[in-house]
Amino acid sequence: MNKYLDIAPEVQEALASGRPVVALESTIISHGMPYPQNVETALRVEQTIRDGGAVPATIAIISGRLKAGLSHEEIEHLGRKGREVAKASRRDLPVLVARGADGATTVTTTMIIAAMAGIKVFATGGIGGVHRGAETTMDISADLEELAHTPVMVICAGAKSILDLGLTLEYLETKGVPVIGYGTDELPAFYTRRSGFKVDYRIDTPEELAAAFRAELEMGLGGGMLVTNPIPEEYSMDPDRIDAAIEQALKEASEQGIHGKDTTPFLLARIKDITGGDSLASNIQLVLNNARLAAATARCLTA
Ligand code: PSU
Ligand code: MN
Repeated sequence: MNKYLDIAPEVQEALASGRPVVALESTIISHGMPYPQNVETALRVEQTIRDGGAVPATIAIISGRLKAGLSHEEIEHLGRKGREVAKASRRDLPVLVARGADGATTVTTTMIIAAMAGIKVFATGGIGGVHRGAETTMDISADLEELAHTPVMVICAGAKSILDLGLTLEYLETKGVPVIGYGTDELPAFYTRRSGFKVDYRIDTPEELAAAFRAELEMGLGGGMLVTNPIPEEYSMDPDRIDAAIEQALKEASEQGIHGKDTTPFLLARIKDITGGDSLASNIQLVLNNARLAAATARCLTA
């Protein structure tokens, strides 16, 4: 096994006996939500995976060790420290590990560590993508490149329109990443169920998701699969309200010269403040919804 990796005993036992495991990321804990809702949500998501018959493996870097499966104390530590914990994408791994530092894993690094551990299904909220204005800033999330290369299924609620959703889909097409709509033909836009952009395929059952992903794995295509699962209707937000908050947040980011890895956390935090916390409630519900689908799909994959 990889000498930098620690797999929690419960996760190791599940993998060894062919039982379903679902990976979870930790940037959403340290950078995506405020304390204490971040810790409460992380623990609720783990419980939701268990209720769905799978074992949760929350992924992070703790004192330079790549961890697949965290204790409640480690989740509390990442949530309490919040933005003091480095947001760790692929390029951050070598230095953080060599220094023995902590890191909150993004979609990219959660996929990397899940693949090292042998975990195939990963649930999160939203992925990074091609930012608006990327034609001049070249700000394209490493998440898209990882989906191109690493064989993990990522179940999310689409992408926020802080991104250019059309360009994000073009990039994924170029990289050969299948984009699936769960029960929908349209790419969901995180807080809302619709974006106006079509996904590649609509799939309506966890069985068919598992069959498509198994085919991808067995053909040795090498990349991942992106499953976009719309937020439940009752928790979705008014599109005009959320769009206005996003426009305002983008304007402030540009005025304040926010760039690089700070862009996404800045926008997420501002949207939450501008919508007075309503977006946080929706965010929590869509992650729980993705955890339920991930547990069901992981069960079909191991059946
Ligand atoms: N988008 C969200 N919520 C998130 C993130 C993105 O709606 O929490 C986090 C994820 O961890 C994602 C990362 O992998 O931000 C992308 O950051 P960047 O755009 O810097 O690649
Ligand atoms: Mn970026």
